[in-house]
This record gives sequence, C-alpha cells and structure tokens, in this order.
Amino acid sequence: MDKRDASRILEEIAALLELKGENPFKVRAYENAAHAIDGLTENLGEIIEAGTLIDVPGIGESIAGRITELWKTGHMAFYEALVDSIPPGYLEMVRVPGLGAKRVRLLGEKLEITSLAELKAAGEKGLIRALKGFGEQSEKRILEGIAILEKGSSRSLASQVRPIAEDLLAKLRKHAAVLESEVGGSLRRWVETVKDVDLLVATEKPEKVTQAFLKLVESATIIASGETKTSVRLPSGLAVDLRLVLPKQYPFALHYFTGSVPHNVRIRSRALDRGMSLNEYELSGKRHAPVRTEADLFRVLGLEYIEPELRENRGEIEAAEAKALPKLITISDIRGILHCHTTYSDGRSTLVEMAEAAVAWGASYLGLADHSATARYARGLSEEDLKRQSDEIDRWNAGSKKLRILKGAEVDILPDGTLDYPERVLEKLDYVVASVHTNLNMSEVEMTKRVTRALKNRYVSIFAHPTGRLLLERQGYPIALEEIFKVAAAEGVLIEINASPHRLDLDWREVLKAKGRGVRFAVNPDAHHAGGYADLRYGIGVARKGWLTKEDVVNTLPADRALALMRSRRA
Ligand code: DGT
Ligand code: CA
Ligand code: ZN
Repeated sequence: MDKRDASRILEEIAALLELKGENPFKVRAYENAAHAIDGLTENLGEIIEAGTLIDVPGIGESIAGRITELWKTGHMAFYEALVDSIPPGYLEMVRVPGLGAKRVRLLGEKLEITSLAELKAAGEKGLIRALKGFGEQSEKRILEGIAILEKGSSRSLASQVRPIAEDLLAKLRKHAAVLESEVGGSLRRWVETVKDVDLLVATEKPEKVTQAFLKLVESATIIASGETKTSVRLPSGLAVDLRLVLPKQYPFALHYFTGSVPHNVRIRSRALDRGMSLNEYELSGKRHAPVRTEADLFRVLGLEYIEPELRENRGEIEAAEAKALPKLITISDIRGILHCHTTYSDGRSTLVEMAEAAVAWGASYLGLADHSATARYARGLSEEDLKRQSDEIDRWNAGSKKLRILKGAEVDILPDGTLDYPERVLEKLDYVVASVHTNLNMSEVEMTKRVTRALKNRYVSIFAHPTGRLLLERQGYPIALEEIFKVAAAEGVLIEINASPHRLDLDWREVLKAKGRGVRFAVNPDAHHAGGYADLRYGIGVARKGWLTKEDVVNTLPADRALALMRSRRA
C-alpha cells in the first residue's frame, strides 16, 4: 500500500457516495482528502506514525481515522460496507472515463442495466442516445471511454515505469558481463504510456547476465527464461523483457527493439531496396561499411541519425534522407519555468519554496500562475490575494539576483469564452495562462467557439493543457484543434505542452501538426509542489516527439524576450 492506493480508495469512496446520492459536502470532503494524500511530499506512513495526518490540510478527523485504519490493517470497514451496498456493475461503470456517478445512476435506472458489459451493449444498440440529456455525442464518448478502460488496464504511465526501468538498467550495467545495454521500446521513444519494459544487453556470457537479472527481480514471476530472452512480471504487474545479444548484433537489435513497428517496417524495406536484408541481428546481402552503432546503420542506409523519439514513421525517414531532420530541443535548453502553483491556490509549496527549488533546478526565471477567482475547485485567488502575492514577488525580486519571478495567473476560460478576471486585473499581470477547467461537456462546436474567443483576448499569452485529457483516466473535451492552431498562430498565442505525466497535453501527434501551422509552444511543468519541476523531462519528451527545436519553445528564451513574446499583443 502506498499513498496512490490510499488516494485511489478515497476517490472511489467519493464516487460511491455520489452514486448513492449522498450529501455533496461529504463527497467533496473525500475528493479533497484524495487530492491531499496524493499530493503529499512526505511519506504517508511516517505521517501516520507521527500522528500528524490530521494536520494535513484537506483531511478531517474522521477521514484521518479511516486512512490510518487502512494503513495499519489493510482494510477500511467504512469503504467495504459502502462497496457492499452498491451493485458491482455501478463500480465498473464509474471507472469509464468521462462518466460521473450521477450519470451512471441515471443510466442504471433508465436502462435497467447493472454491468459495464450491458452498458456497452446498450451503447452499441444506440439506446443511450435516446435518453434525455445524453444524445449521440455522449453515447459515442461513453463507448470510447469503455474502449479506453478495456485497453488502459494493460498500459501504464511512462512516468511510473521509467524509474523502474532506469533502476534495473543502472544495476545491470554494474555487471562485468554486460558490455552494452539500453532500455528500448516505447520508453526509449518517450511514448506517454507503455505496455512493458524492453531491456537490451550485449554480452558474451548470456547465462551470467540472466542469473544476475533474475536476482535483481527476485520477487517477480518468471514467465520464460532462455538463452536470448527472459520475461518476468514484477509484483506490481509490470512485465519486463530482457533480451541478450552478441556485441556484433547489438546495433541491429537496439534499432529493432526500439521500434516503432511502422518505422522498422520502412527501414527494413529501405534495406531491401538497396540489395540488403535487415533483421534484428544483422544486415546481410550487398557489401557495406561496418556497422558498430545505430548511427552506422542509418548511415549505411543513406540516412542521417534519427533520434528514437522521432521513430514513428511520421516523415522522419524522408527528412533523414534529405538531411533535413530538426535539431531537437533538449532539457538544458530550458531557461525559465512558466506555469506553477503555490499555496496561494492549490499548490502545496509556498512561493519561497517554489522559488528556491527553481533556483536549484537551474531556472533563471519562474512564472507563477495560480488559479483565478472562480476556480473554487482550486482555491482561486481574489484580487486582494493577487495583490498580496504581487507584493511578495516584489520582495523576492528585490532580494534575488539568481531568479526573477514573473507575475502570471492561470485564468479560467468561462463557458462563454470570457476570462475569469476583468481587464483591470489582467493588465497588471506580466502574462496570462488561459485554460478550461469547468463545463467540459460542451459540443465540439461550442467548445471551439469558447476557446477561440478566449484566445482572441489580447491579454492571453498561453493556452494551457489544450484538451484537458488525463492519460488512462479521462479523454480530452471535444475541440477542433486545427481551428485552434490557426487562431493561435494568427494571434501569437503560445500553446502549452503540459509536462505533468498524467496530462502530456498537447499530445505529441498534435504538436507536430501545430508546428506545421506556425504555432509556438511553452513547455510547462504545471508544478503544484517544489519537486514538480522534475516533470519537465516528460514535457521535453513530448516536444521532441513533436519535432520541436529550441526555437519553437518560448521558455528557452531569456526572461525579457520571453515576456516580450507573451505580451506582444498588448501594445
Ligand atoms: P509498447 O510495449 O506497446 O508500449 O510499445 P513498444 O514499441 O515497446 O512495443 P513492443 O514492446 O511490443 O516491442 C518492442 C519493439 O520491438 C517495437 O517497438 C518494435 C519491435 N517489434 C516488435 N514486434 C515487431 C514486429 O512484428 N515487427 C517489427 N518490425 N518490429 C517489431
Ligand atoms: Ca514495450
Ligand atoms: Zn490547469
């Protein structure tokens, strides 16, 4: 049990209470507690042992008692009784992304269904659209949500898997028999979700490496283990494949097991066109220069080196042939951080803690962007709060040579497309991040109109988390992105790549399209605590997958130039 598990149970309780039609305040209390637990920077077990759980903001006495019970005994009587009181199918149904408890209850009652399978069947028969308040669009989204749920269970967020893979790799590399090694597959390509970990090792002594690996993953279930491949499943459910090859096979294997499949297929047929045959172990046929690295392999095939992030068959082979690949942005290009929260709104670190962490991270400027007034869900700032924060920022800036804090705000785009602060407030801010957090159930046409209107507001600098998706949890709201890109490019509004590994929004596939339309970007951690800047690496992963260079991203610029760009429409 860790804090994610505890937080998930609290979230589930909130959903269950809502399913039962309980008092909204009670529901909200569990939601807040789930949020608070998930956001703890300290160890939950230690807090419980110290008896200070009750001091954590957002956690009341009775909930603290229940979390403690769960932690100590592995059970929570309240939760178990609640689960027993609800048809099990309802529990499955609330897990469908985008389907809240209220609507599950409605669907259950009106369609007389009690399971996810029945819900799916009803949707496929077109019965959902016939219900009042649902319509064709919501039926389609419910079916998509069920598909995500069915597929999602087999994938994990890359951010949950990467540290495990990196740790295994680091330990393997200490072994003398491991000559070369890398993590391959979707992780190496920085895809946002992954099915498993693909480890590749070059060695002359496969049995030795296999033994060492099996010792590393002691508590795992061994699915298969042979001379060239060992597959295990960790107790968490994560599958890990270890592949062993001879040193001379390594560059071919590394390329092959990095993928993607569509990229590999193209590369293999390119080899064939040139009178050679390529597989995971060798390149045979026509004589060619020796291949000791992946770069050699690309060269022999008449291509520039293609970074793993680009290997998705989205034009990289043509560009590599024309020597026209972009020089991809790297994390060290980032100079400033533009979207962060503090304890003024829903952040968990103070302004000073966020600033000190930004200095330690190596940023030269930090844009604070706490939530705006009507953002009740996140303790949005009133005008007076903003003034207090502004004064505190002035004090910091007067005393620090290392880090300049910029005065921003994450301002809600209201349902009619106006912003959540009046002009007199907006004009005092250095820059404005605008985003949608409420009324997500609009039609695509309405949502596009709403956002377009906001982007035309000359105070808006950045459009944040453009689709609102939560990976493996919630689809984005419907919005015509091509239209939005057109408006953003014409207006000079930057599009955010939100680096939170739960969002990674804008999606990399769309980043490439937006870039083609002339859009520029900000890669933002959306940090809610001082450790949150670490997420920037995931945002950079998306930027690289979207073919972005340093020039495409505003926060690679020094503060003055970044600000000038973000305020260009105010003049
Ligand atoms: P994942 O695991 O779904 O997150 O995505 P990948 O890309 O890691 O896929 P995985 O683990 O099934 O396979 C790893 C790599 O092995 C894949 O990216 C390319 C290569 N590979 C797997 N199957 C095939 C195949 O049928 N043909 C070719 N050309 N390559 C394959
Ligand atoms: Ca994989
Ligand atoms: Zn936001």
